[in-house]
Amino acid sequence: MIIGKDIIDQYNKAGVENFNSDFDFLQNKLTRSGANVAEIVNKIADFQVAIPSWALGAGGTRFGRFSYGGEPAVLEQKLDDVGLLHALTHSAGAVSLHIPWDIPSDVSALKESAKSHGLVFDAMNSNTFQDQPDAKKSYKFGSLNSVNEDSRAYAVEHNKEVIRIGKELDSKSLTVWLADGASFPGQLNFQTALSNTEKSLKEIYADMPEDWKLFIEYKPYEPNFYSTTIQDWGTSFMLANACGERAFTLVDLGHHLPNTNIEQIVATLMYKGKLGGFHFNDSKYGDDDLTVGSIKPYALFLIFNELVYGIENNKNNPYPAWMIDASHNIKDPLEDLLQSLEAILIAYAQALLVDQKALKTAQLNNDVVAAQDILQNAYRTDVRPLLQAARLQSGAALDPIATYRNLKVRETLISERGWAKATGL
Ligand SMILES: [Mn+2]
Repeated sequence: MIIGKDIIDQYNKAGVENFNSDFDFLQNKLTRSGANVAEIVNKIADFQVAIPSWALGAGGTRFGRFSYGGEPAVLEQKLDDVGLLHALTHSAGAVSLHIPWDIPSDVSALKESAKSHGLVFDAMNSNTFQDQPDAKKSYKFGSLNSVNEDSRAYAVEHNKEVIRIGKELDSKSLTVWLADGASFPGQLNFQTALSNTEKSLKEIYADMPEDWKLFIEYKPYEPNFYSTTIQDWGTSFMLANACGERAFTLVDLGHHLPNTNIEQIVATLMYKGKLGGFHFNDSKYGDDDLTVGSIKPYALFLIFNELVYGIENNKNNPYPAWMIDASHNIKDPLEDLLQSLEAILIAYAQALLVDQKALKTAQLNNDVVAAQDILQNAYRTDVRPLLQAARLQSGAALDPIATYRNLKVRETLISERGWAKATGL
């Protein structure tokens, strides 16, 4: 299924009058306070978030999985789904593949398909957290950290294969997330595990083309419940530094213990020029993989405030790679992703409204009340008309979810694909 621009224009007509009135009101208000509304709208329109191939079908928990009709069964269909999201929002212009789930059978056809949807291939993801049916070595007791040299070498070789496939697709980065760790005290020697991981990452880094970046993700626990070898941003930062200047830390919102000050981690990494990528999701207790902005929208705004500040002030930090990393157990995965994209852009737009100059003055004067007001004035602004303006000027839908439902996208996908189970879940 393809949603053409003319169909979207047709649906937009019904909402344009209300939009104009909402936008005029907000534009007047923001202009009065000194904001450059056109510039903000352009920034929102330019913001692109990668969709990972594994978020397009229903996920599951360790207790079970409930299939969703019309899920993409093959890689080509996954690209089509991201194409639908991009047509509706014009903010999902990239796809992130996971190997071996997404090994392309016909590279040039896949690139052609991506091009027709206006998509690029974002970071490639390796998978050494499970054994594939044809696996020659096991990752049961670790991969890049393994004390078993054969397993460690096998995991390094897998990452090299992911780079090879990524090169063919014109991807420019590799994300490594490791499940490596221990479930029980004494199971592994912390220092040996870390040293093996560093050695493996250096081998992978050396294999990357000159214009590629390596993103090292971290996570405190799960699937191992006693220790994870790359458990926090400090460990990732240390390993990135050991690899070289094209290695960076990747922050995944869900990979923190409750109440961690993630915005401060973002600020610290950007100050050091080492924030490479960002994975969006939301959570209440742990790595819950819930819809972005569904639980802690203010924390998301505070994080974006640091991202916007860092993009403006830390020229030593590359522009971060953005990706949604979530899993959908009960919602329509595409509707969930539309909600996530909206939440990301709302937080970004609110952060763009922060009066950085006034905030700096308040900080220099230790005016704590004014500092809080400046942040909360931005956060409490309903910025949704700005997002609509950005979508309208890009030819996307004024109301993506309503358009998705009016067009009966899910019903169409079910009639086209049936109840096939998505791969890689
Ligand atoms: Mn992640």
